[in-house]
Amino acid sequence: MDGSPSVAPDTVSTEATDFIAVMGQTGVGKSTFINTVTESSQQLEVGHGLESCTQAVQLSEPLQFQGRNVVFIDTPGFDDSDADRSDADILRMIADHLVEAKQRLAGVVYVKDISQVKMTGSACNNLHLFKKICGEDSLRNVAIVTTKWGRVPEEEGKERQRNLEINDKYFGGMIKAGAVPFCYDGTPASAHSILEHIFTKQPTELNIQREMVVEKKELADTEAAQELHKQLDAKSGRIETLLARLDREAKESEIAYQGAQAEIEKYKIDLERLEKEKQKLKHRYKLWGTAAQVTAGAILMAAGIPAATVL
Ligand SMILES: Nc1nc2c(ncn2[C@@H]2O[C@H](COP(=O)(O)OP(=O)(O)O)[C@@H](O)[C@H]2O)c(=O)[nH]1
Ligand SMILES: [Mg+2]
Repeated sequence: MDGSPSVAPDTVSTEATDFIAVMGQTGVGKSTFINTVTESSQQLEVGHGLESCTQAVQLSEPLQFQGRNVVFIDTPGFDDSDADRSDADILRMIADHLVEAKQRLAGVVYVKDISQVKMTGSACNNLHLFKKICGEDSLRNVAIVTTKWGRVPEEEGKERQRNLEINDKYFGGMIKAGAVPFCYDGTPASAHSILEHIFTKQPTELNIQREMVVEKKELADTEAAQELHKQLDAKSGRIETLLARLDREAKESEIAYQGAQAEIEKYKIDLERLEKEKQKLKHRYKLWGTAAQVTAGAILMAAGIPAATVL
């Protein structure tokens, strides 16, 4: 771990690969961005509804850029659109891929949809989680990319962008630590200018990679998992408060009782789901030698991807 590029003997190649991870909420345009920049015939699937269609971590076709072999890591967004795939599952998938690849990353693209009027609770949670996955030191390798400018009046978009950039809670703190914001107009040229910026930086290891590879922490003990646990606790707390209120109202009147039953049942199911998710997150398993490791390794090998910089 001296930070100097090295290549594992079984992956020696004259053509090293630079990885760029692309993260952000579901539907913000991560897969679209990758498809535009790679201009590949093998396009990643793009979502058409509210459901996330990037269910797993996917690797793009390699892109030849400034003499480099660039591969994008497309990640599923953290949010509640998929009842079968919890945020805990998604965090584990992302961690597995980042850790098993044992690769420093050339950079990370954090995608934000500028047409979203507000930073919703879900958007804030996603950003907090991203910051923990990434860590302070890797922020200088982060490009914050806002998409969907065509869907918002220009002045309004600019005002939103300004608010995001000056507010430390949103992008302000990240920018102070070296992240650079880009207003992406959807063209390959615009995407290429983002890549040009990323390649001015030395490759980096993300916080979660350092924690799991160097410090040998299990996922449950990483800052990202702890942040997710905190978010799940907060969600449970809010539901418990609502349930207590509905319960009180139901006890006070028969009409309220009838109306509240369906809602109470729904909240109870939500609470159970959150509890399961917390248990999943806490579940300890040795990453090394697991099916997840084999899968991540196999994907890299199948894609013919040699190591550029090994952690
Ligand atoms: N207008 C507009 N639509 C976009 C842009 N980027 C993505 N989309 C649309 O947003 C939806 C979700 O995109 P997708 O790439 O699947 O998002 P992901 O979940 O972050 O990978 C799709 O319908 C895209 O066509 C953009 O820059 N402008
Ligand atoms: Mg996608």
